[in-house]
Amino acid sequence: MFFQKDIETMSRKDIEELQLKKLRAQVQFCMDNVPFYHERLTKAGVTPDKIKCLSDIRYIPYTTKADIRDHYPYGLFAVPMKDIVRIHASSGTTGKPTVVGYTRQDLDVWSDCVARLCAAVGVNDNDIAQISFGYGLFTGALGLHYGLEKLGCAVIPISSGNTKKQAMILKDFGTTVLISTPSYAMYMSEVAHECGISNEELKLRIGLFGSEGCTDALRDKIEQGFGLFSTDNYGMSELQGPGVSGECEYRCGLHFAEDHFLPEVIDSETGEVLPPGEKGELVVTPLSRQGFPLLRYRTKDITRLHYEKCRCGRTHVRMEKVQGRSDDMLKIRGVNVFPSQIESVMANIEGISPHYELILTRKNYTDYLEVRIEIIDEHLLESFADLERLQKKAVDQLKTVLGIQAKVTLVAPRTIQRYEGKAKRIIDKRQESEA
Ligand code: DLL
Repeated sequence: MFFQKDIETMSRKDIEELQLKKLRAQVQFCMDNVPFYHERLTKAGVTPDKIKCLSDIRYIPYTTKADIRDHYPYGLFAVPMKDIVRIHASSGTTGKPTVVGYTRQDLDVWSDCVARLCAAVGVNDNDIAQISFGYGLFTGALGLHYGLEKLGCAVIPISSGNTKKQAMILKDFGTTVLISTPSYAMYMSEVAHECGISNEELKLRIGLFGSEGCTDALRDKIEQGFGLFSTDNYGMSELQGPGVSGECEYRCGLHFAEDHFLPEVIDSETGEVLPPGEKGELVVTPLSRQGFPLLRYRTKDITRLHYEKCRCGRTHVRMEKVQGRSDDMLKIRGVNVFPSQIESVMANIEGISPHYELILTRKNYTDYLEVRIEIIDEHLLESFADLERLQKKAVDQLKTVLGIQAKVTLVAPRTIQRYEGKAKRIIDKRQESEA
């Protein structure tokens, strides 16, 4: 199903023409309204005339999170505050949050983008959508909220937390679409079953999961746990929030809203733009933003772009599921590993649950990894031999598939923390262990 079929199925030529026109306008808009960009672009000798084709975007310098932080809170806004109608901010683990302002038109574009990805998996005006993202400065809840309302869904703005109540509402309100992080969906299904709610009593049919990575293996477990079909959607506060890209029912990549966002993939070390299909850091230029425009924003998320038309009829470029963030990459005795790869390996070992944490330490400039993971059946704890066999299997698989030697610690069921929002599975003790 489409929300804006004519746009979502435009020919590549038309998309590129539109993007070029909007990119030039956006460069001018930034020049005229954001002193930071005026200075940056002038210094780089970039004017809209210099952008003659899309690849001329390479003349524009990248924008980084540090640039945003340096202009905290409103220094990069391009319109007067009277035209800003909403402010969000990313939580940011260190320092000040990243503040994002939206005009009325920005909100309208945002809800269109979200409505598209919801329609792409078959959500429609008969659906009852439970939004279990936290409402607040985080963009997830309100982003999905307005997109789903635009589609005509009945929205339940329950927010995150109080998981037993979530389970009760799922059942009593006949929720058909669940919106949350994949890790919260996983937790919620555990709690629902503990409360004696069976899948047959639920009307859930679709999960719209995003805001954090989720391997296919974990997705299968969530889908079995709840008896639903789910898609992945991607976004970030700096770029608007959710709605930047999302999967259709074929789940072969997340379609970018290419009329509003221009993606590139670069080598994060050299800054060089990579050809289609190559893996690297995603860089995005929003093409329609008024409140908080950005040019070539470095997301740090690692992915690939595929330009072939999708079976669903959409022509907009597909990005592969985010593999991790460039700053999440672990280097373990010379091998580059993303936490998502460890999750994939573990998810394929029978008897091990999807709940895990990764503990990183450093000794003599070398990173050490411990994977703490729950077993499913607690009776296993009574048999040292069985436990040891399972542990050895996990260590061997990590070694074979990823080429890393990690310590694996199996722990009892329900001993690893559960999350109501984005899971925090990496415990990084490298700084303290080296000190
Ligand atoms: O997480 C926006 C969002 C909300 C997207 C709800 C989808 C659904 P931030 O809090 O600013 O914004 O976090 C952005 O989260 O750079 C990625 O590293 C990660 N991320 C977001 N979506 C995905 C996803 C929202 N589908 C950061 N897969 C991004 C993997 C994701 N990582």
